[in-house]
Amino acid sequence: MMKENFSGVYAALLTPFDERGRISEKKLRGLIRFEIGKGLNGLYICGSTGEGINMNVDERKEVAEIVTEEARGKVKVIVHVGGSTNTANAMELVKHASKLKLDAVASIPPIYYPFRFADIFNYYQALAEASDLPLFIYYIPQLTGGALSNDKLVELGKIQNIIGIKYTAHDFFTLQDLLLKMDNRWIAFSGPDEMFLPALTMGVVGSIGSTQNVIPELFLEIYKSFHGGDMHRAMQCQQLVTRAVSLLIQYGGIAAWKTALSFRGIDAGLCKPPLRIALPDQDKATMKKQWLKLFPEHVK
Ligand code: MN9
Repeated sequence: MMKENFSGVYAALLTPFDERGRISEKKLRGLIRFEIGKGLNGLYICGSTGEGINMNVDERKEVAEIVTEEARGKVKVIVHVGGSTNTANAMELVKHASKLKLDAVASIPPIYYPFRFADIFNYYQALAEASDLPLFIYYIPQLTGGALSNDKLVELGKIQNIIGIKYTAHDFFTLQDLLLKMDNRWIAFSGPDEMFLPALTMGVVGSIGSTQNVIPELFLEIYKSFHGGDMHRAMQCQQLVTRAVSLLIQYGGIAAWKTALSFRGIDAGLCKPPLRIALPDQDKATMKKQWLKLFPEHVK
């Protein structure tokens, strides 16, 4: 499997919905074009940010089909298939991604029930057997109820199709320890946007996250400056990203990221209930003032 081809900056693509909670195809296409136009290396669809866990299987397929039309062959596309309640649903989504000839699939471990490691192993094994696509583990212990230890992750490394991990945690010793234990057989993406630069120093090949939807330029600049040896520039850009994340989490929820995109002239639609569908108008107005101070140049 060609691990090297996956490096770079990916947006965990937002999914625009309308007032009735339906996917807004037009807004989704507009968003994808914006992201590709900014030079991102890839899209990670139906993840946490993309509300994959908040959609049914048919809706998730619809997103994958629209993304295929707009993005396949232009940028890498990784489809997250987890959180879809059972193994059969997740396998169906893997097969669908394979039929669409997308680049890879990813999944959180099974959630809600207290699973034994053997159950988790069988789950990933089933996903691996459902297609020839490379498979990533989406590691986000704060949302999936506890972390798999590095020893367990190394066990999962026995599954052939698994080529890496999207590491959404802040413990860099654990991240590097895992990569070393995997002896370069896995690649890792950094999940926390606010820690992309330090994650690069610990060996990640790129980043996947929500703020990449909004200010892709800064993430690309961090990546380029780091690899070009301009650490000062990389640190400056990371500080701006951190300021953005800090503002976004102050308003909270995926709706805040959609609101920030609206400041750039991109309509990323609403969120889907039970998530809060939008920020109150008052919050939008105050957030806009703060955003414009931070990013006078990233308005359009
Ligand atoms: O993994 C995202 N994490 C979640 C990616 O959605 C939980 C990140 O992009 C965060 O949204 C971001 C802000 O904390 O780092």
